[in-house]
Amino acid sequence: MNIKIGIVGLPNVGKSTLFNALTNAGALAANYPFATIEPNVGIVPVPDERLDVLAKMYETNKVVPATVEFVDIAGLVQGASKGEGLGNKFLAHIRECQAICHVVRAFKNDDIVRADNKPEDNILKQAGDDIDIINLELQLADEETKAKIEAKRKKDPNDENIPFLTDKPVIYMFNVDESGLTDTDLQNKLKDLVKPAEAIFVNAKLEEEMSGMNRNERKEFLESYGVKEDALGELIKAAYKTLGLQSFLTAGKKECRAWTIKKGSTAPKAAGTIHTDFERGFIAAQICNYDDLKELGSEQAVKAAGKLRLEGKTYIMQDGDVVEFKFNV
Ligand SMILES: Nc1nc2c(ncn2[C@@H]2O[C@H](COP(=O)(O)OP(=O)(O)O)[C@@H](O)[C@H]2O)c(=O)[nH]1
Ligand SMILES: [Mg+2]
Repeated sequence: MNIKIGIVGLPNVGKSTLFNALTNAGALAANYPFATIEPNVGIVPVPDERLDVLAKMYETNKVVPATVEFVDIAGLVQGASKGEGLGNKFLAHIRECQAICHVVRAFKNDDIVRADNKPEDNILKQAGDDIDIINLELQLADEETKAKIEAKRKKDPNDENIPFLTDKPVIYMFNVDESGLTDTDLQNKLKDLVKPAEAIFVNAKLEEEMSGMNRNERKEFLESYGVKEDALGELIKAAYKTLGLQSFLTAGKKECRAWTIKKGSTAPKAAGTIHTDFERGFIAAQICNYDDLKELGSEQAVKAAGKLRLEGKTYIMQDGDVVEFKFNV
């Protein structure tokens, strides 16, 4: 399952700074060849400490994390739907994404001009206004799409649906000052602006400063600002929650790997994310819980404890299931 998240927001809010920080953090998160496909597109591994534990247990060097694709989408400005800036070029990019990460400026720095050229005088109000501008552009773009669909339907009633931008789930990423990282009062007010959508708080500048650091250094650095998790971790957590996703794991001497599926997926559906043959020829899933495996130390020990299960076609997958599929092709 390939998850794609589009990063949007007004100019000078920190989109590109965050995009670089996210891809950088991803490069560190696992020994996985992360890729920048195009300057504005990056595939980032989903940090998952469970894979390291499994790799040790199964004595393999090959760890394959789940991945998320980020796209830094420029060009969404006031009036974009009427052709301002790059015009409607951003539309196609957003359509391909499952979720939108809407970056909102909530830091104060008069050297970096706001898109409206106004001084930074009221972070809360200006953040709200900025959000409205972007959301209005998305709505206007959808209005145009609607008109196009109606015109096409007149010719062919079965014409394919075009996804509406305003139907995409949005995660709001507030780019705050250092002080904003721990200012719960400000954070609650910003959350209120966008609820029930997920809101996360990051400082793009700090994230950027961590680009040369290893995992431990990053952790310490963030902790010194009262932050528990980096922007990548926060965004991926919010995206999994918003999109209703979870992961399951496969482990063996060949490789240890994480796979992303929709919550509520059955075992055959999960098998199908590995290979369509696995779904078609599904017989059973041998499953143990990651926490049991970690605690007991090996698959044999889990089996001896009676905690290795054989599940059938109707089994609903749980987060952290370590699975071996039995199939017949
Ligand atoms: N003070 C401060 N400056 C930032 C922050 N994030 C980005 N910037 C600066 O704002 C400018 C615009 O950032 P950029 O990422 O290019 O914005 P974009 O237009 O949204 O892609 C750059 O000079 C960044 O260094 C931040 O959190 N704090
Ligand atoms: Mg940019």
